[in-house]
Amino acid sequence: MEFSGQRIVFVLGGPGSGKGTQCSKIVDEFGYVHLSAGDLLREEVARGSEKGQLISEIMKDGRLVPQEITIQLLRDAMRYHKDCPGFLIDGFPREIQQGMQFEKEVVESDFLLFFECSEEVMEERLLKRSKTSGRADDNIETIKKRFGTFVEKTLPVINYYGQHDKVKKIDANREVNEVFTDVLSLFGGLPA
Ligand code: UP5
Ligand code: MG
Repeated sequence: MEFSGQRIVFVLGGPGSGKGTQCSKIVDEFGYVHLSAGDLLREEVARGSEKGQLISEIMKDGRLVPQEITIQLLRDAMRYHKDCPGFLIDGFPREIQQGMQFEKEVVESDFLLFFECSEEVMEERLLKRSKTSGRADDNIETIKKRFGTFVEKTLPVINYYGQHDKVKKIDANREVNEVFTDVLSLFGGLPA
């Protein structure tokens, strides 16, 4: 297998739950490679291609980009990092079918890290970030749509992997370092 020996972690949680924040701290501590599906899509938008146009419209509406696009971006990015101990696949899979296809085509995941956070807390964080982020989806209208898509499409992913005993859940309502304390003990305790 192309990525054998490298740990594959799906990182999920609602919009603003802190996936990106915690992933960069894991990178600093454990040398994993962090691949945010959302960041990869935003890079594609920034390239200004025709595909980018389509992606941009979908993201502004808080919907999901066709999985062929996301899976290809992730696979291409992973190929640059043959030597890292593992990958944090942040914000993917957004629906069950995406996870099944990725695991069939690319590599099986080891577990899913779920940052559980209330909508109230997430909304507050995103509105604060909207003042500086420049992200086209950080406005209250799109934020509500992102929450809707998360509940409808992505929570079932977490339930699905939960049924296979692959979900590790962390309370993400707390401040960054408190959340990271739990992340540290989780990653520190993983088998070599
Ligand atoms: N912050 C973070 N942690 C905090 C804490 N503990 N206490 C206080 N503040 C905290 O954090 C968000 C903000 O909160 C930041 O300002 C941070 O400082 C602060 P961040 O770490 O960025 O949270 P994250 O969960 O990464 O939020 P993000 O907005 O990135 O989540 P989304 O899931 O909404 O965004 P993503 O980029 O993954 O996807 C965007 C869109 O792309 C989707 O809506 C969808 O349209 C599309 N998409 C797909 O179609 N398919 C995919 O596979 C992936 C994305
Ligand atoms: Mg993010």
